[in-house]
Amino acid sequence: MRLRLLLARVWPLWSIKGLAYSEDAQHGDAELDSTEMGLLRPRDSDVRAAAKATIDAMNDKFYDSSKASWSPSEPWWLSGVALSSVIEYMRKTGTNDYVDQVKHIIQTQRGNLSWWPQGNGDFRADSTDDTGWWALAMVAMYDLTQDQTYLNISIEDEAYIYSYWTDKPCGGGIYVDIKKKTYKNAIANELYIKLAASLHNRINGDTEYLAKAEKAWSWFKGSGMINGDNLINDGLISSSSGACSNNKLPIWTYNQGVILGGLVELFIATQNTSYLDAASTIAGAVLSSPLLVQNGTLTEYSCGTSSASSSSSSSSASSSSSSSSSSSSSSSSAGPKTDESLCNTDQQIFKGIFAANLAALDAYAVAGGNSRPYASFLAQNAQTAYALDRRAGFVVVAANSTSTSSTNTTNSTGTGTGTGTGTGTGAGQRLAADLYDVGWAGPFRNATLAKQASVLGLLVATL
Ligand SMILES: *[C@@H]1O[C@H](CO)[C@@H](O)[C@H](O)[C@H]1NC(C)=O
Ligand SMILES: *[C@@H]1O[C@H](CO)[C@@H](O)[C@H](O)[C@H]1NC(C)=O
Ligand SMILES: *[C@@H]1O[C@H](CO)[C@@H](O)[C@H](O)[C@H]1NC(C)=O
Ligand SMILES: *[C@@H]1O[C@H](CO)[C@@H](O)[C@H](O)[C@H]1NC(C)=O
Ligand SMILES: *[C@@H]1O[C@H](CO)[C@@H](O)[C@H](O)[C@H]1NC(C)=O
Ligand SMILES: *[C@@H]1O[C@H](CO)[C@@H](O)[C@H](O)[C@H]1NC(C)=O
Ligand SMILES: *[C@@H]1O[C@H](CO)[C@@H](O)[C@H](O)[C@H]1NC(C)=O
Ligand SMILES: CC(=O)N[C@H]1CO[C@H](CO)[C@@H](O)[C@@H]1O
Repeated sequence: MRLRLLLARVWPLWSIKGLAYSEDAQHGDAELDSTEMGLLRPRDSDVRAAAKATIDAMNDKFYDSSKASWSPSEPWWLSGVALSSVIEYMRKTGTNDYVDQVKHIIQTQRGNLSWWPQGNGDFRADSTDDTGWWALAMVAMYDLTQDQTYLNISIEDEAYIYSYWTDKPCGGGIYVDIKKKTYKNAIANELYIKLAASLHNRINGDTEYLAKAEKAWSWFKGSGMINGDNLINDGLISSSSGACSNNKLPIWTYNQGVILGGLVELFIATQNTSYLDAASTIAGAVLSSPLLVQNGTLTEYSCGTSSASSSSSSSSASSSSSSSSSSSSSSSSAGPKTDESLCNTDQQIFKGIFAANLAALDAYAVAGGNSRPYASFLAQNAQTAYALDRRAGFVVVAANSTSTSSTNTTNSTGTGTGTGTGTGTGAGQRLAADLYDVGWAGPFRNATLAKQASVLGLLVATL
């Protein structure tokens, strides 16, 4: 049963269970939908409204405009990932809601980094993966605006990252940590492949970036990082002879994700379906893993099954650096129930990165004659997160306020009462302020930027 109320303009909601809010961007109208379980209707305006509510809450709770980043005390790369999702939201919905904020972030963050001035700005950081996240955000911004300024920044970043490629050890690959040059890992190389192939697809007549992307993928494929289960461990360990092998460090979801996006870009560049086949093999291995997908929900199982210690890589902002070294590799039997509340702030964002890149593959892959083979998985995860992992709430904005400075965030989950009046103009406007925790199957306890941006990645993936 659905109750539909068309209101004259975007109107606040009280996100009590069973009420989902949706907004018709075309007409500026809003509707309130009553559904049995507060479920989203995938691929329509409900998901768009849920994604927007997630961005608004992320801004309200975590954005520091004076520092031009979200949660400035947390790792810098997280804001780069969040930025990509906000840009993708605008591109997919054909809106410009956050473009001023995004430009402010880029303008500030591309400055000479106080903690790594050696890079001379434009996102050239002390680890190649950190540069990679921001460079991909610049590619997304180019796609949104067609402004060459942004592509030029990502071109500079590619050169910077590639300068940390060496043939020895390991027969190739990019170092993740610029200061120590000790660790060739999955994420730095996956980001590089995606970036180089993305540049090729956006630069007329390019041959250089395609050749480099193909070289990097060819190396990656044979490097040993992809294990016998077609899942990717954290990185490589080198012997004194210069030979390298899989270091058996955890199978993080984002390491199964970014490579999918890179292989899709390589397919777009070449129309060679071998890239889609390789991506589909990895994606299939994730979706059929009882550890990474528990009861249908993508799960960062390594957080909960290992004693957090280790600093095998030393990049402070590199997620891999803070990962544990518990060695168990994936097996076919389900382990103990994962406790994702043990995920550190880096690890909390990983699943959203996987989802975003799985969506990129979904747009091109065909499985068993069916297009969009991963859409139902993504939609199911979005439903789960929306229904079980969300703290519904709202922000009260004073009627005469032009900003959210006078906000008062509260929550009304399950009460059905709310606290605002919901009457017409003048009483103040209430905007959705949904927050999310780390485990997509819930429960909600508290939010962080990384948890929030992870779900944002998931919701934008289903748009
Ligand atoms: C960045 O800062 C460093 C150290 O202060 C300085 O040497 C360098 O010239 C600066 N680079 C730019 C592009 O401003
Ligand atoms: C981008 O870089 C090219 C080559 O360096 C330069 O000619 C062009 O002016 C740049 N465009 C912008 C908008 O910065
Ligand atoms: C497609 O790529 C694969 C592996 O990279 C290569 O072996 C094959 O020759 C390519 N096919 C074509 C038609 O170029
Ligand atoms: C599995 O997921 C379904 C919904 O998809 C839920 O109803 C059920 O409670 C879950 N089971 C467990 C054991 O979490
Ligand atoms: C709203 O207007 C009232 C009356 O002019 C004023 O007292 C109040 O400070 C205003 N609030 C904001 C947030 O601007
Ligand atoms: C927020 O709103 C609640 C309910 O109206 C009120 O009791 C509380 O004092 C407000 N908090 C702040 C910080 O304004
Ligand atoms: C958030 O919830 C987790 C899991 O219950 C808990 O360990 C952590 O201390 C909480 N953090 C805050 C800031 O409340
Ligand atoms: C997550 C959260 O903040 N939940 C709170 C929502 O409001 C109820 C009633 O005030 C509290 O009991 C919850 O702790």
